[in-house]
Amino acid sequence: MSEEKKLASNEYLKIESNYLRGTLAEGLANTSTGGLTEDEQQLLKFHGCYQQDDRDLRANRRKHKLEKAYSFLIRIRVPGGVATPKQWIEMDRLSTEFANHTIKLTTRQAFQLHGVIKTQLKRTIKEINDAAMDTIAACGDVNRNVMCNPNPHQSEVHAEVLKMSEDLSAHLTPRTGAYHEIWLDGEKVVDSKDEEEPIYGKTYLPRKFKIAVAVPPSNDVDIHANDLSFVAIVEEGKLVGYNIAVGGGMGMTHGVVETYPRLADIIGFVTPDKVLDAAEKVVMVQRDFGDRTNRKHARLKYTIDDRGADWFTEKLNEYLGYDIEPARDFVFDDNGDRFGWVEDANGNSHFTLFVEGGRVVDKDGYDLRTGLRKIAEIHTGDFRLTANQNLQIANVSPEQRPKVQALMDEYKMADSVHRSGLRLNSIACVSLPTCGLALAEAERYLPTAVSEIEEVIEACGLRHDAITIRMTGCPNGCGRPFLSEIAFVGRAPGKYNLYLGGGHAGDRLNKLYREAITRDEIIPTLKPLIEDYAKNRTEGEKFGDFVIRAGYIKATVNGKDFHLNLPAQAAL
Ligand code: SRM
Ligand code: SF4
Repeated sequence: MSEEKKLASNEYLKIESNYLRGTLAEGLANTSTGGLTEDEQQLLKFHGCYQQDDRDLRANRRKHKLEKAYSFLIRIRVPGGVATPKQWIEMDRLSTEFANHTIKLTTRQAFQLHGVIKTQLKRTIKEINDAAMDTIAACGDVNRNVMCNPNPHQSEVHAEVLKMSEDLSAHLTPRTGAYHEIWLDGEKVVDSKDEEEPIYGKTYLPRKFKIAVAVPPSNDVDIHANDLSFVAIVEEGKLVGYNIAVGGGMGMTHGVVETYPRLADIIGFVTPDKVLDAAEKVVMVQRDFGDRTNRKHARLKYTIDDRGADWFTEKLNEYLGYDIEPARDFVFDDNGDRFGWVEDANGNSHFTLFVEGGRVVDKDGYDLRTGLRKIAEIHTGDFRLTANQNLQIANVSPEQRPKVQALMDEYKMADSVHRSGLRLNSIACVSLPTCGLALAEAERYLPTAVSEIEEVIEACGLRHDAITIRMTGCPNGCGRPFLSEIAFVGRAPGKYNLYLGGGHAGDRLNKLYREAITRDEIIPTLKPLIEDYAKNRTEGEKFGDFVIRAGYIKATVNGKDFHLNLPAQAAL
């Protein structure tokens, strides 16, 4: 990157923050406002929180000249998505006492609490830590929650892979004492010169950094949306190592062609003993070569596109001091979850439950939150958050299974897995009313949109066909929309860009099919394609593949690969 360019303002903030302290403690103590300063908000992210305001209330509060209805989102890291029943009960309690009575299961296997007010923030974070969970590095320019395929039924391999994800998470957690000082009343570091961030350094990373670990044939963690992924290679039932994938990512800005989603490159293979070293060095290469002048061009995907995947691999080898091996073969089948009961070789059972939009709430006669709390109170296994915002009640012993089943029946949870293949494969990001970046509804609207599309699907006899559908309120891509077969990406209130043709295994980006369509235009636009698919698909052909073969989406336009940011296909 050009040295003459001015660094992004966040870079100065990080340098001057004294390892992420800044004036956060003072800002939290200031009771004259429910919010924090802009700089404090930026630093707060490294501690796992975002300042937000209820957007449903904005206009009214403005009219009455009131400060925005500020509250905070707390993101709780759950490496590999595994939580104990005790931790679940604590999340449930904290969500009632301090948040908006819901628990949000995120697309990165973490918990979120929304609506925590400033004066309760410290106490909530302290109590989260008391439950042996934390929020440090859940957000900010550091490595985030490490994702891992949660299925424990291939017991040995999964146990090894999960352990590796937890080790990775611990290895890449910032070392700063600021978190303990600010939230847990830890002892103050007398001289911050004594402090060190051996991996990150004083300015941490140029931008957020994300890691996932996949166990083929499942790509449930969507490796192509991550800066770095490890794909487990299992030969003759044994884990022999991992392929390394780098440079995936989703976020883009409408109309700005320099920003785009990107699939990761698979650059090689390492044995399990080298994983931590490889991850650390990938992070360090990005630390040293990522663009610190422009935050919209600062993710690893742009470092790799600017310099090439071969350059990146060479640099990685140089940092490692040895060459990574050539990548090994693997196949992904899909990026969804497998619902219902699965039994493992040890006789334990695991139930994957569909949680619409990842929102655990008692609503409209479906008391999901209460039901899960009741299960947590008797459960002797664990809970596993999936990367698709669903929940696995895992490691249920044969003796416990009838009791868990009875509670699932009582609270109507077992029915959740009998929804259509479309709904079971849906993801919606949070969007309104809490997300400050939302341009249109997502979590609150996708269930209705799916119900309408389901009518067409049912009439065509496709109820049991798995079709991935994702909706986000803006193009930042929190629901990984660009990797689904059908995607709606918010443009403006009530308007969405429609993307089609993503790979069913999350291995091909979709393409823009129609721009800024209204809710009323969704069915007339999709219906003919779904009917055509039902009549003319070949054996086993997926919807995402069909729309390309049938010519609705072209692989190239005017001889060039179709760009996700160009005007809609139909307009060309
Ligand atoms: Fe995200 C920003 C929610 C997964 C890309 N994301 C946000 C913020 C914090 C908005 C903000 O900055 O003010 C959203 C908070 C909304 C709210 O009220 O909760 C938000 N992101 C989410 C979650 C909760 C969506 C969900 O419904 O589950 C997910 C939390 C994951 C976690 O536990 O850590 C979430 N975000 C993702 C993913 C998917 C993934 O990582 O697998 C992506 C796309 C992958 C990627 O990073 O490329 C994603 N979020 C973004 C971006 C765009 C980043 C970029 O490179 O351009 C932003 C905006 C930004 O960073 O400037 C963003
Ligand atoms: Fe907010 Fe956009 Fe992310 Fe949805 S995709 S949560 S609207 S930032």
